Amino acid sequence: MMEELEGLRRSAESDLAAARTEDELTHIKTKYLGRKGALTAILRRIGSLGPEERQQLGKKANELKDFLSQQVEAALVRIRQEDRARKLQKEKIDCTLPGRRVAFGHKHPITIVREEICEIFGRLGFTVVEGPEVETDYYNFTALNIPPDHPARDMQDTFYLDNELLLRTHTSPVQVRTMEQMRPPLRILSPGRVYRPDSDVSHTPMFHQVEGLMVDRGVTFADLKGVLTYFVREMFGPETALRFRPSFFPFTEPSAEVDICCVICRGSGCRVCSQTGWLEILGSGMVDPAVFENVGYDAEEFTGFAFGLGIERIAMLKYGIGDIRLFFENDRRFLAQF
Ligand code: 2NM
Repeated sequence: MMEELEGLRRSAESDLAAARTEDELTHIKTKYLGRKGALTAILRRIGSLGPEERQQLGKKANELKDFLSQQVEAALVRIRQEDRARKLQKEKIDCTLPGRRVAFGHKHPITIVREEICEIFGRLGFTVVEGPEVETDYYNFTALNIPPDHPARDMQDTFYLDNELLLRTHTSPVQVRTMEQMRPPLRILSPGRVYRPDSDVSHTPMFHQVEGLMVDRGVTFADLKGVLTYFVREMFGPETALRFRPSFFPFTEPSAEVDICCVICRGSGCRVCSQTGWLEILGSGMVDPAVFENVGYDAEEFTGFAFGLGIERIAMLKYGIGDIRLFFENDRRFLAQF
């Protein structure tokens, strides 16, 4: 039985050395030390031996039992260390790798240009006012001296919500509302969304406008020219050639459109300027006395000028963009360039 114990010890030691997982170790512990284990069986047999042999073998068997218990504990520590080392190796992080860049957000090109326009006029004392996008027929047309049969009032040119309400086709109604509430002197700017049923490379059913209005005693066409010339030179550069060309609007008299020398061909004529060498960038004029009458201003006492421009058009010319629809497709490859 002494040899049996010795054999058991060698076999257990080699099993323990080969153990790689906690499951395998539990299995080995049961095999030798469990209730039905090999050493437990020997201990039971020792109980039925004579006193001398029992004492000798019993001591030896108990020593082996303690020894194996210790070896199992040691193997457990070893396996846990190995597991941890394996895991650390697998999850190793290369902290010298470059970090992942976070994509920064940025302003929409229309926002950039709107802010620039408002800043330029802001330096001349114009302050921003806003108003509703859903307007009444009165504020959008009637108050602005636009006659009942004017083509701008057609279903084809205006989004009507019902007989009374519509989506504003320009931001002029904001200026009418402001004049109703404030007495001159007035220098205001009204940026915002406007709506017209149009769609092609240069028209979208929603676009953005900035309109301006200055009213005081003694405001003249020379003031209009001075303010708009300053704007054009700030926006497109100090050398930009511009011209004031006679035009017509129901709400201004006289009226003028402002052209700048074509930014693409520099005036020699190209597809963008239809071979004229000039690009129309805004409409303007001296406010018609009929408009002042509608808001309760005395047209004998006050004069004023007004102007309106499309933000998309300015942005397209400034950035050389050929299709207005790009502003609203929200393709990041386009938007990320500004
Ligand atoms: C334009 C052109 C000319 C304009 C007129 C007014 C108001 F309310 F004062 F009468 N606001 N905006 C105006 C004048 C707008 O856009 C092309």
